Amino acid sequence: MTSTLENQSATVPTALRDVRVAIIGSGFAGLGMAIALRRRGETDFVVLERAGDVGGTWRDNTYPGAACDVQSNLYSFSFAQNPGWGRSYSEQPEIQAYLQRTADRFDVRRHCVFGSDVTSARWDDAAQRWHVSTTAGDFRARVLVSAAGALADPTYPDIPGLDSFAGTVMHSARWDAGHDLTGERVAVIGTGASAIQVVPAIQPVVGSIAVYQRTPAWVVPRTDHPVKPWMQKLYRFVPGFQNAIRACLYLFREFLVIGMAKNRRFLKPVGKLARAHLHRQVRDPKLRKALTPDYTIGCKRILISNDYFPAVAAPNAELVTAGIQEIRPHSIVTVDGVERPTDTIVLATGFHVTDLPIAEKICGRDGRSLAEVWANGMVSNKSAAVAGFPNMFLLVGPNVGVGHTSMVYMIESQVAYVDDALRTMDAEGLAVLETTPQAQEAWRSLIAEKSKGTVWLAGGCASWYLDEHGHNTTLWPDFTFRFRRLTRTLDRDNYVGVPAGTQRPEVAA
Ligand code: N01
Repeated sequence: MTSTLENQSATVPTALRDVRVAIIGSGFAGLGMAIALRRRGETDFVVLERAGDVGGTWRDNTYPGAACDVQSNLYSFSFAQNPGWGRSYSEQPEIQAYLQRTADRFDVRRHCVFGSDVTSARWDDAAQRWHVSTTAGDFRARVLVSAAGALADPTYPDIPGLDSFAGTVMHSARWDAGHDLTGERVAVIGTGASAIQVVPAIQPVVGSIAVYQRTPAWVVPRTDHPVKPWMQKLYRFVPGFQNAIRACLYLFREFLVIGMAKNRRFLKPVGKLARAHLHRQVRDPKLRKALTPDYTIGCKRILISNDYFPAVAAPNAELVTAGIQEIRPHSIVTVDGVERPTDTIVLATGFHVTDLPIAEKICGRDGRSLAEVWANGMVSNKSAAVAGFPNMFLLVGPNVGVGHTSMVYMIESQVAYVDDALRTMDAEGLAVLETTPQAQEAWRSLIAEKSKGTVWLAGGCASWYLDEHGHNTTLWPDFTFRFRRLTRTLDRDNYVGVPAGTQRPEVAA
């Protein structure tokens, strides 16, 4: 999806360019941050975007059937609601168009430097600036905000022979719209949120489809429907009406936290709903059994779909539960020795979430990268700042993910926190603001304490919510309004500030 406005971006620099704030990424988080700055009159900032348009994951995930599993009335900025949503759960093109319109409405596109892939960002302690190198030139920024996102870089599975495959291989997040699947023998690897959308979208046109399932997912009905014109009018003309709907959706979804994080008994009705859904949609007991998860609902993301099970049960579809042994130039072989001829492989295998690639590129005061500092797991203060990384803030970083509600709510909470940090720097005349290791440790302990006994840790599944050490470093393990309350303003006591014109004592010494 390319906007006609994409060429109106900030002039690509030829020399080092000084800016107050450099934001990495222009998805919901990067745009939200840019809009917050614009709304209070700040113009000295750039948004570094590696692609040619705004939108982030909603720009990149163009696979057939891509849609949001949170209602659009909630999955949108609170300050830029859209009375014109065409469906209750919008599809990717409508969300991407919303993000493009919102970028234009708040005039942030002029700050975007498209085609600027960040190759490194290094803190220069003497200059008290970030030196950011991109494929479109270098920048020096007082403050760096990484809004690169957690669903930005696809994961490619390490399956023997994948490189030798002679047909087409595409990741769900890098869809090749020019490739015609009509009549082909297609393999879909993975059964997560992306797979359950792409499988029913392509199953009617392909010759045959084999869905390679490692772990079945809990799936509940999707109450999607077109939004009637009279409803859109109510949204547009009745003050507060859309806000009221949004609030109801928000509260309803927060109830899920009780079951997921407080008392798993409250998940039982949701589990029953999912079982009944499977029972209703899949008649074949063998297939039904293969599609039934053996872990507590909520441990992995709860998926919503009305057409995934019927697609898997269709005559031209096969659910493959045997593990993949190897991929040959024209087939996939499973551990039971069966070889399935294959023309195209769709990798719906997810993203680098607990090992964010951007973390390898950002280096702090001692020269170590965030990835090195996070070798034992991602840590932060308030999910936004990391000790040793002055004047750097993270959006959609550690422990802000949510499995039950709108990520945009969390993003808005984070943007307010970072914006308060920037205003604090101005108010106090600070050149440097850096969080303390103690604050970071306190936040880590709080997360660990809140995560104890949650369905994500104790639900009996393996998921990308947990890192390789089994720690929850991705999800916020409580009600989202609590996150907002804890991050409403900058916790100034947890930061060391260096006034402009001075150096940190050990640097000056
Ligand atoms: O990725 P996933 P996704 N061999 O990581 C399997 C968001 N999203 O792209 O479960 C075989 O969830 C893996 O198996 P297992 C949403 O936040 C939102 O689907 O690990 N299989 C799993 O089935 C979501 O959570 C929407 O055993 C392999 C699948 O691949 C996030 O994106 C829509 C494998 C990966 O599932 C990611 O979802 C779409 C291997 N080597 C996505 N490696 C909305 O509607 C992995 N798998 C908002």
